[in-house]
Amino acid sequence: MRALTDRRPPGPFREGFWRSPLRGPWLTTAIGIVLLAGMVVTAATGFLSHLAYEPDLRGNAIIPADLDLPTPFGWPSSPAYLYAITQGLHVNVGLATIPFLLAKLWSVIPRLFTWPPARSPAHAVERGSIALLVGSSLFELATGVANMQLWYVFDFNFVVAHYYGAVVFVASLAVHLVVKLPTMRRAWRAQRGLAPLRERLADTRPEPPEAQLEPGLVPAAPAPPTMTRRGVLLFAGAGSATLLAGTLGQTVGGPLRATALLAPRRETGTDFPVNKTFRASRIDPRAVSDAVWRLELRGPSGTRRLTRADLLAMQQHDETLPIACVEGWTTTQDWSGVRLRDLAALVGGEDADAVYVVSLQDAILGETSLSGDTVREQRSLLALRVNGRDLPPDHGYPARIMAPAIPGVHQTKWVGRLEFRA
Ligand SMILES: Nc1nc2c(c(=O)[nH]1)N[C@H]1C(S)=C(S)[C@@H](COP(=O)(O)O)O[C@H]1N2
Ligand SMILES: [Mo]
Repeated sequence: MRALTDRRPPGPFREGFWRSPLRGPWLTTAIGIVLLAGMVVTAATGFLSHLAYEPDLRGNAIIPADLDLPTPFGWPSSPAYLYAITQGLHVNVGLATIPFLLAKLWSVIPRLFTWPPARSPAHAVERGSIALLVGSSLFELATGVANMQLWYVFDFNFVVAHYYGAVVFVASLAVHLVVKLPTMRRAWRAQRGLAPLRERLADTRPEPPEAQLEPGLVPAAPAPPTMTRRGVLLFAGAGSATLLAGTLGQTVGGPLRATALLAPRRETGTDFPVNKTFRASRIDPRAVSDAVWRLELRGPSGTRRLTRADLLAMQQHDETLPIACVEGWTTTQDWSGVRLRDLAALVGGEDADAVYVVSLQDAILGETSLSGDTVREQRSLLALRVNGRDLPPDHGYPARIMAPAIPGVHQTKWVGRLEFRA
């Protein structure tokens, strides 16, 4: 151990390399509190999103059911904007935490170069837990941003990986908080709470050595300050505000969408965003022609096959409903079509626990399930028209699911079969 201590490598491992007079437990605590608030909102809404997938239902299960946490309540089918709100918070607040995470990592960077790397087995465990925390938070933010940008660079399934990353993140964050809470409280008291935020540049001093609860943070040889601690927080805040300004518009939707300069564009000549175009679905155009296409209904009392004309002859209902994509955008349109519960009634499925929705598309998204509550909810439609016209092919012609409060990924397009199951 002694020999290792003596052979401290040069550069960032040397005392005196890190010289910012702003670094210290108070600054890390202040950044950490803002970051924690954002991460709590992001994590909570992320787990809500998982719940909204109705993970107990086959086809929605993103992780094996026996590994999944028990869900204390089912996802409600109202208000219609429920998922737009929870997922809008998840994506936007998550994005806004990025500058604060970077600021926090900057504030503790000298500790990355601790020498010797581990003083004791306990110290090694502590550093390992920090590695999990930093690794999982960077992983969650990087995969989240890539997903928002529709940039599927990774080979793994995003939803599964992002979910497991979140479990590691929450667990290591809980450990970190328990370990650091005493330090945070002492640093906060020693600096009289928010007092350092009022300091001018001329009065900005390093935190006193007696507050040096975390060795290596307060520099041994501080340089003169070039900005205030308030400036550090405002700088991170300005970064968050810039990210939000470039993204929030796509979550709100409508005319504000034009302000979302950082959001990916995927309008394809229809008047609202398209997730996957008809071409990309690789469905044979003949399969969706009125001459060939039939909606198959399966339920406890049997099977029925309906043409689009049969569906149009049923009672039509108009609903203004949002598509709230998991990737962060929302668009609200005027849909019309037949109620899911009217279709359920045709095959004795009024009391179904779930409906399995099978698309003509041969893909993972081709099969999803919706809860019994969503079947019985009167605003849940099998939509045939949007904004007074037949559905465009890109939006699901001949028929698509359009139901309130559910994630956009369940608004299945090019529906071929509905199975009502007890
Ligand atoms: N069959 C099928 N349905 C689908 C999809 C798909 O890829 N295939 N994408 C889903 C997703 S993720 C979203 S957000 C909405 C988007 O609907 P839109 O393309 O009409 O805007 O459709 C959903 N329905
Ligand atoms: Mo989506």
